[in-house]
Amino acid sequence: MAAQIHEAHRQTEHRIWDPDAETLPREDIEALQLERLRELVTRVARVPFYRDHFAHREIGPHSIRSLADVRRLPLTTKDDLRRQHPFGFLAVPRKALARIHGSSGTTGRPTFVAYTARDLETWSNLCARFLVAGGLRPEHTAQVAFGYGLFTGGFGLHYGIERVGAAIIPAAAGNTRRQIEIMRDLDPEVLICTPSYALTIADSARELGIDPRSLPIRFGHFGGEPWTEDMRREIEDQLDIAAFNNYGLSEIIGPGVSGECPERTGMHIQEDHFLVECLDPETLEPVPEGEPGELVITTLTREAMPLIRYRTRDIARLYREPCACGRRTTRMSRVTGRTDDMLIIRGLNVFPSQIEEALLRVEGTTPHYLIEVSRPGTLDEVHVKVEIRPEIFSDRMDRMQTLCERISREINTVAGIRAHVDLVEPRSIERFVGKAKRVLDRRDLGE
Ligand code: DLL
Repeated sequence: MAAQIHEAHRQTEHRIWDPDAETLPREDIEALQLERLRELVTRVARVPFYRDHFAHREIGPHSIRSLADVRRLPLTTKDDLRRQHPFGFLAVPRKALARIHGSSGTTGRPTFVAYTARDLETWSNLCARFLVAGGLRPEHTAQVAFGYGLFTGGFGLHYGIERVGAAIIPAAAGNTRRQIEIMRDLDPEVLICTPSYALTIADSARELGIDPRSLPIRFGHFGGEPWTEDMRREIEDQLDIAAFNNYGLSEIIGPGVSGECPERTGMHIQEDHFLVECLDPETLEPVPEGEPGELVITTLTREAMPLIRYRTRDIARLYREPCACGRRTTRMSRVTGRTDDMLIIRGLNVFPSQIEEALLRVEGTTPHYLIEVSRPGTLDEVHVKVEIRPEIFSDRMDRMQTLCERISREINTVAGIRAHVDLVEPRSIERFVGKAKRVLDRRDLGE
């Protein structure tokens, strides 16, 4: 069913917001990137962090003869940003700022991100590009259920929708029952939020005795957190919509770094504004095309806070072959994990997304789960709590036991670890209005 909805959507909704920029031939994209990279090297020399680095190594625009020369430039990390808190990375006078956002701050002290009026203009256009790629039209109404505030999700998408000319319902995250009432009153065709919140909305509708498939939403743009292909199917089935993925991070701009077209074979990176490398996180050498690596992003046009080779910690793959939609930009796969949410279980690297993938392969499970890691003695133990569908939940111990074993086997196949699986009652795991928290690491690793 979900596949049919998507196919119908794909056939009717193929449009490009900025064809000149989005369908540039490969050579032209790269020529533009090179020109912008050279100009950037001149611009960031105003930032002490880069100026000092360049001075030591005699780096200047002359050092950049090809795009590969980006590797002569320094990497920038979140810690570098923290050390220069709040505005050591500004490349324009403070009075030139038009807006300040903040990173979500889930891992340590939050950092601020600054925008000039032109940065905001660029940002709206970049969001408009992926929104239109996924089917947004001026005649639509979109409900934005992202947080509005320092988080970039709400305002970023808001102005992107406005740029396209569609109507916006700035519902913001939370108050889920109200979200459903608003949908029923105002008939928005489009939902914008995190993928986990889309499922929370579906759940809440069922609790109210409303079939989530009867809600007016026809398609949604989801991002801000990792999700799997199986989770996409869940969202599409539960809400009877087509679901599109979009990616971004506040340090770089917010949402708008990349997003899916109707082909859904990866997210198109907006390469006229971002130069993306995919590196082995250990050796920092580029990985072969199509292999997973850490995305490292250079902002080619940001004015207020341009960053060179920012280590995103996000693991994904890059593909450069042309897409059937006509865009020639590099595409990125889903983010399969972060180098810093990677769990090391008895020496094995495990990403929460692998556990999700395993769970959703077993019929009767839901995408609501919690991974608990502990170390009672010297060895790590993993418990995965997973909600099962009400119709599957049963008093028959033997049935439940068989299901646990199947899930455990599946986790072993996908992630290579042995996990204890606890089936829990429907709705006993916390629901999220923003980014979901799926891991509870109780180990004291002494780091
Ligand atoms: O989450 C920006 C955003 C808002 C993107 C709304 C898309 C939609 P931060 O709070 O700085 O910014 O978090 C950025 O979230 O490094 C990824 O780890 C993760 N992330 C964002 N989008 C995706 C996605 C926003 N589509 C961090 N898939 C990033 C997987 C994602 N992870």
